[in-house]
This record gives sequence, C-alpha cells and structure tokens, in this order.
Amino acid sequence: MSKIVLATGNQGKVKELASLLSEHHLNIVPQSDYNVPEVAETGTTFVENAIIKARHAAKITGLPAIADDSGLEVDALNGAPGVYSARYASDINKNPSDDDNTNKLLKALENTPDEQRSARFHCVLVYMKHENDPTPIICHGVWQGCISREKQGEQGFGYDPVFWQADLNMSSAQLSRELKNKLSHRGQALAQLVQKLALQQV
Ligand code: ITT
Repeated sequence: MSKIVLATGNQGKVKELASLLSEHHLNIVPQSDYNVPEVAETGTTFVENAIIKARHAAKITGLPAIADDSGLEVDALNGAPGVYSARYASDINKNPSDDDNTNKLLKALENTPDEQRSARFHCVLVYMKHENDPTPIICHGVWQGCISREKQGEQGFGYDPVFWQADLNMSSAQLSRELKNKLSHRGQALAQLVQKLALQQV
C-alpha cells in the first residue's frame, strides 16, 4: 500500500482525517514526519489554498498528497472569517490561538440577534498524485449551524466551542469525534474523497 502524505500542520485536522482515512486502508503519513515547512496560503478561495498546500507537500516528499483548506462563513459578517479563519485574530496576536479567534468572533457578534447568527463550515479536500498533477481530485463539504453567545465543550478544535447545532442542543465541541466526523464539513468531504479514490483504485 503506497503512502499518501497528509498536508496539514493542524493537529485537530490530523486527528479527524487520519482515523477516517486509515479505516479505508489508505496509508497516511503526516507531513510532520517529513519536516514539511508551512507554505504561505496566498489564495483567496479554499480550493486555491488546498491546492497550494497539497502541491507543496507533494513536491517536498515526492509522495501523493491530501490537503484540507477549511473555514467558517458567518452570514452577519458577510462571510468572514472565511478563508482567513485560522488568522482571524492576527490583528490582536501575530499567531492567534483558537481562543483568540473565537473570542474575536463572539465580540464581533455581540449585538447580533439570535435569528441572525447563522453560519456554516466549509472544507475543501484536494488529492494530488504528484506536484504537477493537472487534474487534482477536489471535494467540498458544508456543515450548517449558528454561532452561540458563549463557548461550550472541550472536544474538537478551532471554532467548535461556539458552533451550535440547534437540533442536537450542543456545540460541535460537545460531539464525540465519531459523531462530528459523521456530520461535519470534513467528514462529508472525506466521504466524497474516499469514493473518488476508490474509483481511481488508489
Ligand atoms: P493547515 O493549513 O496546516 O491545514 P490551518 O489551521 O491553518 O492548518 P486552514 O488554513 O484550513 O488550516 O484554516 C482552517 C481554520 O478554520 C482552522 O484553523 C479553524 O480555526 C477553522 N476550522 C476548520 N475546520 C474546523 C472544525 O472542524 N472545527 C472548528 N474550526 C474549524
């Protein structure tokens, strides 16, 4: 079984993706095993940034690569933080933590009424056979929710403590990893990717 490098430095993503991919008998190795340095995410779309990250990891390792570019789209903020989700609070802290980003989001929505707090996560997963692959596989998952007024839960990462699932009466940081993977933007994109890889007999 040939190796595929997972082109992310985000440990939250590694945990969610690696467990699901290994269930499908794909031999996944994190890019940290190859000391792949971070690459600048210069795109303005999730698709561009995912391709940049996959191409970079494939180039450095010589292996096929899977990358994830994801983020939160908040309607009351005209789609922000979007592709800048990981860097949302970089005006407050050069390398913002998940808490910095989440606190900034709660503050920005302080005066937004409950019925206007809708939001969704997007996840674009890209698979590239090699750095010059002209036909990357591109998959997109979306997960609807709304932004709560305070943080709840300890699971997951990023904005999970404020991403509210009204039908479950829980934040996504209160879901088990299994349930989050079933419902989430990443879980949905991954299900598509696994099917497409199987068709290509990867
Ligand atoms: P890599 O580029 O190394 O993969 P990153 O964290 O910089 O790591 P992104 O540029 O794709 O990744 O930013 C995604 C951000 O969106 C992430 O840091 C979180 O803040 C948020 N995010 C994405 N998926 C999420 C999830 O499932 N739960 C909570 N927050 C999420």
